[in-house]
Amino acid sequence: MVVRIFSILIMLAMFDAAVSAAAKDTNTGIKKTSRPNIVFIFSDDHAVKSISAYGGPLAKVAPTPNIDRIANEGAVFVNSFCANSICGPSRATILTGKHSHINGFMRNGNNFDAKQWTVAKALQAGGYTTAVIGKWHLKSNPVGFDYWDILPGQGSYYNPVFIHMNGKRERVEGYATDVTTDKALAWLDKRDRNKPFFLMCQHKAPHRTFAPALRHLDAFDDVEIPEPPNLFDNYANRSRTLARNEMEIDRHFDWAYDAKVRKDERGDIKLPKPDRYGTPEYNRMTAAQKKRWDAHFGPRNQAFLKQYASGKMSHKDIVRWKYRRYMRNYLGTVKAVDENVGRVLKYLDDHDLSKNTIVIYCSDQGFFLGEHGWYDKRWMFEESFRMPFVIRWPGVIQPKSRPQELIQNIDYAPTFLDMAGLETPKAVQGRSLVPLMKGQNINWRKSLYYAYYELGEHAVPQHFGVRTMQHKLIYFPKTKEWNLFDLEKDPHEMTSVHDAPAYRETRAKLEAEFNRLRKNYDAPPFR
Ligand code: SGN
Ligand code: CA
Repeated sequence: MVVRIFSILIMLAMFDAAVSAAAKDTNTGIKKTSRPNIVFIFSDDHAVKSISAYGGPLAKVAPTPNIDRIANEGAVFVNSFCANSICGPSRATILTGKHSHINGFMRNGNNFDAKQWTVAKALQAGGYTTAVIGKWHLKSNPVGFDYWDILPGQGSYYNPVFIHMNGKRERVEGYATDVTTDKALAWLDKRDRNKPFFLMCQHKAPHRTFAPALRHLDAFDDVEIPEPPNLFDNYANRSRTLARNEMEIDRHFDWAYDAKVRKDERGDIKLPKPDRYGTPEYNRMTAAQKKRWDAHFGPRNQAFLKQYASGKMSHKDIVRWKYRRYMRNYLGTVKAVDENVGRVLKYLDDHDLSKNTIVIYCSDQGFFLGEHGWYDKRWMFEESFRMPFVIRWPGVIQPKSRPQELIQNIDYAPTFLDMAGLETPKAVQGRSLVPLMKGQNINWRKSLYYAYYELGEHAVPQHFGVRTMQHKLIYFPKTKEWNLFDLEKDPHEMTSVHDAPAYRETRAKLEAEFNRLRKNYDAPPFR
């Protein structure tokens, strides 16, 4: 008898759950409960090499335990790429699921056409409550979000200004990565609990000028930072445009702005060029913040200046010193990003949200951490072309998965819609990653299209290309040059084999694939 009553109760409970799962939102007529929440934690210029879940030489030196937690409980997409390695265009592609030439945001400084379809609008119309907090960088105001609170333009690391959706600007004392997370968690507290949520929490870090939180200034003082094998690239055997770049640690890394050796610290010592930009982040700090900054950099800068003035540092020694200074600061900013990822995960745990919330960690593109002698991104070379994509989806993604497929940021919008049980419009160019997340054996793309349209910042020319699992073909219209890389034999992309007789067939195949993709994606002619 007791057993029967108990089983009837269970049946009733199941029936109740089924009814509520199927309950329709009165406004949209769309099923509402049981749909997963989506938290998209996004950073700016975060190279996969500096995420320990991706492995590599920095993993031991600078672990990212919280991003790794997402990876361990979910998946690392190991072959994830952007469509155009620059900030605004990557963000526009994520929102639209379309390549830059279709969504119209081809270069930084463009104005995002907010009238067009976006995944945020579709999720909002489909019954989600939506918010974006932090770096936006699309000029026009966010549309499709119930709530937004964004950094103007690039934003600042220290005591950042935020623009609220009511148009008001507010300067918040603190460190941007912490403040952005504070605001994201505050929104979660006050969100509409009748709806699943879509939250974009978007950090400025680790973008230039690589300014760490004060608590992390010393974090990498005692570790040996490994050097990339091509820190001293001579740019031979590839497009001649490489040698014209303006993003070298050697020739372009600014002494005050990037390397943090201020003019007023140098006494009579003259450092070589460049020294153009001053110290805008330092200038924003409060007196107390400056004191902590100076306590760290002051003695280290004096030691360096002394050594420099002694004349005993070779040219390479100086480049190596700048490289290490760069990496300590860059990794310092990553450390705060990782800690703040941990805060979001803890919030989800503490509020019983972890099970039904998908968490994604991602960044708008990669970054050069000394490879080819560079900082910055833009080039279709691996370090800047690769985009981290780490995801946890309890009950759907097998913990510790490492999907190998070639994915791209055009795929995110259809993925979010698929997660939410919503249709993707035909005009979207990407594909849902959900089948890959479920480990289904489906017919997947074998190549990716890349297009970079900027007009010369850091002296990187426009270029276009195709990447398969093993090869990469790049076309530079201005100089009419083609480069071809065999990524298996030459992972650091040091020698183009485009004109090597052994690659004749490969070259022809890649050229055909490049043209097929351009046609398929409706790409405009080169100019
Ligand atoms: C700024 C940086 C550049 C960087 C671009 C694009 N200079 O202009 O070094 O390449 O942003 O970055 S800075 O003096 O402002 O730091 S992006 O992430 O916005 O695309
Ligand atoms: Ca960026």
